[in-house]
Amino acid sequence: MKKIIILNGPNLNLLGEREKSQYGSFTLTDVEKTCKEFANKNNLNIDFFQSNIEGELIQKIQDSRKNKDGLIINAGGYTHTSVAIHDALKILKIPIIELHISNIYNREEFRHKSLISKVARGVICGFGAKGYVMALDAMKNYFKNED
Ligand code: CA2
Repeated sequence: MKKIIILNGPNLNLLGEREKSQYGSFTLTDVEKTCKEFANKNNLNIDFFQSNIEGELIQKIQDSRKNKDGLIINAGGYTHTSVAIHDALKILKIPIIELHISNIYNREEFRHKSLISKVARGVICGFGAKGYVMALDAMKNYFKNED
């Protein structure tokens, strides 16, 4: 069974509480549940993790070198600023999908730049919470074509 880690960066623990017009009314726990349902139906093993701490995200990225087959990351605000997360991802040989709930390209200028896109196989953004399942589906297809 293929193992995928889904990483969520700072402030995503507040989903559903504020800025509902931008990010929707679902909570991160709702998203996790939907991802687990998809994973169960599609024979995938998922590890869902959120942290507001850059170093904790980097540790998970480093650990996934040895024990994961794919990585999906919504790095939140770190997307636009973190050279350290970029560097940690660059070391990985497994496929990486960058994910955003909102369309970062129709928002403020400072969100248009991502330090993650360069090391990602693909990017999904602007499709709300559905983007998480879209990313899992993309990962599933990647594994299928790899066999
Ligand atoms: O659209 C996305 O998924 C983002 O990665 C979300 C980040 C933002 O900095 C990126 O530019 C785009 C922010 C997540 C903040 O989430 C909140 C949720 C509820 C209330 C406040 C913030």
